Amino acid sequence: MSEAFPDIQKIKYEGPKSKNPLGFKHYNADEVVAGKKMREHLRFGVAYWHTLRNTLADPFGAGTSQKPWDDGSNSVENAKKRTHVCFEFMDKLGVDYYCFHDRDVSPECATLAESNKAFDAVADELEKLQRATGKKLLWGTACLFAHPRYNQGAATSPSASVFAYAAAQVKKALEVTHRLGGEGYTFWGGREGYSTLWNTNLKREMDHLAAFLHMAVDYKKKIGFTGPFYIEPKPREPSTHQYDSDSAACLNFLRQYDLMEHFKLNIETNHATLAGHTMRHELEVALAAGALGSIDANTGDELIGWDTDQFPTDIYLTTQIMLVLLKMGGFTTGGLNFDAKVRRESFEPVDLFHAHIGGMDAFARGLKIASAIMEDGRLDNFVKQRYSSFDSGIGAQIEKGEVGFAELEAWTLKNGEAMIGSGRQEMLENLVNEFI
Ligand code: XUL
Ligand code: CO
Repeated sequence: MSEAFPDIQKIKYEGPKSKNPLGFKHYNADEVVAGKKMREHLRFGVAYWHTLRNTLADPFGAGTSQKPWDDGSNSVENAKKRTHVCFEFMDKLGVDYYCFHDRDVSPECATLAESNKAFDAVADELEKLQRATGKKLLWGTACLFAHPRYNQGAATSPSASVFAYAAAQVKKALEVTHRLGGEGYTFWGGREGYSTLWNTNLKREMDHLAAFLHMAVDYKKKIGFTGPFYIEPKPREPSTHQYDSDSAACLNFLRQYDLMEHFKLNIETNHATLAGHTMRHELEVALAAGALGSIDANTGDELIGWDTDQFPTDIYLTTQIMLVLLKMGGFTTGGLNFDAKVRRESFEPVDLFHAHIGGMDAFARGLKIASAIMEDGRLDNFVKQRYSSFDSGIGAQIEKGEVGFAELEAWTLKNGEAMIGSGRQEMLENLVNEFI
């Protein structure tokens, strides 16, 4: 097969002084930062649905994206051709992972049996390419939101036959993910929510979603898939309200339905901001519950209120993400999947490279800055010091559960007015800026 990007060579690290738009200024895959190679910290992934499939259509106009290798058909041949484009792209970019939905890599056909057959044929090709290149599947997932049958949800559809279809689809997607050595499997509940409560039995829908996920856990055990399941929170879009609205709601759902040990969270920046949170908030909430699994790396637009899925270029954002990841001790099965698309105006194939290079460089800088902040230690020491009244005396007794209200009343009557130091927010913001 001829190359899809014949004019583009492998992207190399050229250092911060380079003026070459097709060179890395900061991402140097094998450079060691904080005890590990950059590629091991960052574990970048290419999102098949955006990079290979997104036409860049929006609600006001047709797609603009130029994909000269794609004949636009729904054929298995075309689907197979795309797999080669994906692997050429990953190779030239130096990215080790990719992620897909079943229907991104292979077509939805007239029957489930035909769709499964097409999926197997494309998976054969993916397996060959993975073997030949050493590239890996970060996670797989099933698209349970695009086909019209899912217009009122999949696992939360009021129709039992839709629930059954979705289950069959996830069964197959799990089998293929397992076969391709996928390191995890993601559930994003695109339409698992409601458009109006006037027609919705919320309790029943949530019970159904939990039953569906329990079935997935049973099946995962049955086929011997050991990777984690991820839930990807998002508050709305396309539904008015999605049940997995943010980290806290997902964690509560998982605990309520006894699913906590089988799931981690896949946190996406644009979803966090749609939920009215910062990305860092969502990551910290997941981490505090021991449930931070993976990241969909992108960003939204401050002025547009929807999921614009832009490539992340903000060094403040990537620094904060990398601080949380370093605190966690790094990814195990997860990674930084670029769930991001180029702008509709950036329609040439080379724009896909510019976009990924920018995201990778932004995260490389975030990693170096976060590592320097941690090595410096002042920020960490300040936070430790801020809580030091709990390290000994009455604070240590509180943390150990040795005292109750009566003891604390007696202690306060004896010790008088409480003491608290300044939070020093501005000083700490200045400190962080020393490194950026
Ligand atoms: C949609 C979204 C999805 C998931 C996978 O907003 O983020 O692409 O990442 O289904
Ligand atoms: Co996503």
